[in-house]
Amino acid sequence: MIESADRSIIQHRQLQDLKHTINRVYQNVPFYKKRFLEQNITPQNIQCLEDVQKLPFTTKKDLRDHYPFSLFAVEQKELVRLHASSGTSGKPTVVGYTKKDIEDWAAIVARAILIAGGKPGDMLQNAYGYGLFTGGLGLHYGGENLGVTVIPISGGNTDRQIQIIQDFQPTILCSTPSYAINIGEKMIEQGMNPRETSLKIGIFGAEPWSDEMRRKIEELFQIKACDIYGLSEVVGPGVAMECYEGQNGLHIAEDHFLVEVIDPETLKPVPEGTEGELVFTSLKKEALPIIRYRTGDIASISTEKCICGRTTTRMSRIKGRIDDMIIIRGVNIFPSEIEHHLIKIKEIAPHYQVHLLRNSSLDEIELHVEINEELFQQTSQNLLHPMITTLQAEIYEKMKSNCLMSMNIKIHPPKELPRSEGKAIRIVDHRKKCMKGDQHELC
Ligand code: DLL
Repeated sequence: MIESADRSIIQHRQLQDLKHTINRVYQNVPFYKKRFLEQNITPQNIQCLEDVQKLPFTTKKDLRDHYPFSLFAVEQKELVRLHASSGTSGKPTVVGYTKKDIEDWAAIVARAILIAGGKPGDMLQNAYGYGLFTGGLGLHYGGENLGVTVIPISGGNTDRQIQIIQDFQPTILCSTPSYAINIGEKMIEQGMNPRETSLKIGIFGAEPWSDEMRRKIEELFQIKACDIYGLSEVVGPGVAMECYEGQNGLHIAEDHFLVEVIDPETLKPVPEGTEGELVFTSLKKEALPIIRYRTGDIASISTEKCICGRTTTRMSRIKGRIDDMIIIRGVNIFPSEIEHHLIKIKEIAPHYQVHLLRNSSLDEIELHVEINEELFQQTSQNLLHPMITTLQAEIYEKMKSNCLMSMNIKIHPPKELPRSEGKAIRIVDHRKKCMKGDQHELC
């Protein structure tokens, strides 16, 4: 089994596949040939894995500039599927798969479900969105490949999700972590106990989440929650998966992807254990091989053997995307770091949004949080205001001492912040419009 093989064996195979991939893109994708030649590189220059560092990076902009199909290495008639990422600005990025790519991806995701503790015979409720987003079909084909019974419910329609959990009795729930919380809360609202369902495992990802959020979800449903990572440009979900046994870093599918971590400023590699931007090179993909793709995601890697016995490189949880890093008066922070400290406060529900505002020429942060429903119900009206003032002060201090930032804390009544059915929106940037949000805060 490659996942527990000696690292020299893993690397030997990676080198063979890397050479093959570089040859293919050189011959079949004019963009890569031109880029390589600009740097005086031909496939013969790739003799060891470190030689990958001689190659130029590929970015989202490159994919957009070659919209829709110009980076593909096969003819359209060989494609059996297309996916695309939603373009928040400009054109989306389009990705394609040959029949073999789809088979490989299904095998990668099947293995990911196994890594998370799933097994043939399980029933998997797949609440990732189906469509151009890779989450739905990625988990779907992976589940079928493993031999689990897949419920292709897709994202949204929370009442239906709950009904299906009750009636079909699935053992695995797949969704974004924020949507899992949403489902759990709705169950409580409807008088059910999410801890008493048939669910045993959660495979959650597609957005940054903290260990504290994991604990909340595990407690909410009484399940084991594992982190799944991936991005459409590299393949979709399954690029890395956290194991059931260790829950300490995500095992990278190294037989398919070569990982590097670079300093996003200098673009130089950083040492193992140091945070930086993840860069992936695909090793087996046919339709859209991708060379040194800069993901924009911040994490570190470790090659230490895991307690589960796997020897594959593990990546830490994603701290956030470089684009989502908040920089205020010289201090940098990711929403996941705010989440890490915030979620520990028991009076607060696991929902938050960071609003960025501009007052004169100064940037300000408003942290919008929601009070815990139970506490809200139990507290009499005349005690509510003093309690909220104390809570505000507590959160302010926590953020100031741990995140080194002064934030305006806005506390909302329960269920007021937007709930997600897919990727949660954690940052709302008003700085361009310089407009305050019109939500109703308690304070
Ligand atoms: O989100 C693929 C996916 C589907 C992954 C289902 C996991 C589960 P994209 O829509 O292309 O693909 O978005 C990729 O989402 O670059 C990260 O910024 C973020 N992301 C994905 N997984 C995680 C995770 C899918 N586990 C982008 N933790 C990536 C943090 C994640 N961020």
